[in-house]
Amino acid sequence: MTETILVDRPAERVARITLNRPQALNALNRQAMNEITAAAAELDRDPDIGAIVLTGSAKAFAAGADIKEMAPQSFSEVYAADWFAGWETLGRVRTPLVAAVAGYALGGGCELAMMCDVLLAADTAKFGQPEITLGVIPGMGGSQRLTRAIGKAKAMDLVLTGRMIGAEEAERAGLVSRIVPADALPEEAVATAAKIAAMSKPAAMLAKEAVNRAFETSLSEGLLFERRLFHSTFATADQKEGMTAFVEKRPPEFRHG
Ligand code: CO8
Repeated sequence: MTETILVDRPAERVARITLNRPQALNALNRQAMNEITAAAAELDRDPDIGAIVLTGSAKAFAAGADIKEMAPQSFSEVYAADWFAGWETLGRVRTPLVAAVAGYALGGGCELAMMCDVLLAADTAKFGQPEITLGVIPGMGGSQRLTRAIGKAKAMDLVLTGRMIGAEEAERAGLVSRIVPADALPEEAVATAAKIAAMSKPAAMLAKEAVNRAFETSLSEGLLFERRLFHSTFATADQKEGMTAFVEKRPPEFRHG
C-alpha cells in the first residue's frame, strides 16, 4: 500500500505512476522517493510491462524535494544518510520511462523528469532549479543532467538565478521531447508509452542503454558499444519477426524475446 503515489495500468503493457501529494504540490519527501523507486523497480522486473509513465497533477509534476522535511537537517545527517542516493535506483530501471509534466517541475521535480527517457511537457509546464534561492544547490542530478541536456550557458542561467522557464523555452533548449496541449497530456503520455511498449522489449531496452551510453563514454567507445548491441539484436526472435513482417508487408507481432 502506497501513500504518496498511485500505480495503475492504463493500457496494454503500460504502467503509470502518478505522484499524489496534492497538499504539497507533489513535493518529494523520503517516503515518496522510496515508493516511486520501489514501484518503478518492481514494474521493471515485470515482463508484461513495456513502458512506464511517470506523472503528477495538472498543477504540479513535483515542486521539488520536500523543503519542510529538509529544513531542520544537519550536514552530518544528510551526509551520513546519503540523502537522495536512493534515486539512483530509478536510473537503473531498464524499461523506458515517459515523464508527463504539467505545471511545476522544480528542483527535484525537474531532476526527476530528467531521469526519465522521453519527456512530454504540457504547455503549462514550468521547469526550474530554484535550489539556489534556498541556499543550497541541486542534489538529484540537476547540475549534471540539465547541463548535458541544455548546455553550460543555459544550465548556469537556471542553476545560478533559480528562474523558471516555460514549456516553449524548455523545448527550444532541448530539455523536453515534445509539447502537448495540457488537456491532451494524460492521453498522449499513455499513447506514447503504448507505442514504445508495443515494440520488441529487448530492442527497446537495448536502444535505451545505447543512448544512455552516449553520456558516459567517448564517441569511438560509444559507437563500438552501439554496434555490438546492434549485433546482439540478431539473436532475438523479434529481429526475425520484425524484418520478416516488413518483407511480407504486414505489421510485426513482437513476442518480446
Ligand atoms: N516542499 C514542501 N512543500 C512544498 C514545496 C516543497 N518543495 N513546494 C510547495 N510546497 C507546499 C507549500 O508549502 C504549500 O503548503 P501549505 O499549504 O501547507 O502552506 C503547498 O505546497 C502549496 O504551495 P504554495 O501555496 O506555495 O503554492 P503556490 O501556487 O503559491 O506556489 C510554487 C507554487 C511556486 C511551486 C511554490 O510552492 C514554490 O516555490 N515551491 C518551492 C519550489 C522549490 O524551491 N523547489 C526546490 C526544492 S529544493 C530541491 O528540490 C532539491 C534540493 C537539493 C538539496 C540537496 C540536499 C542534500
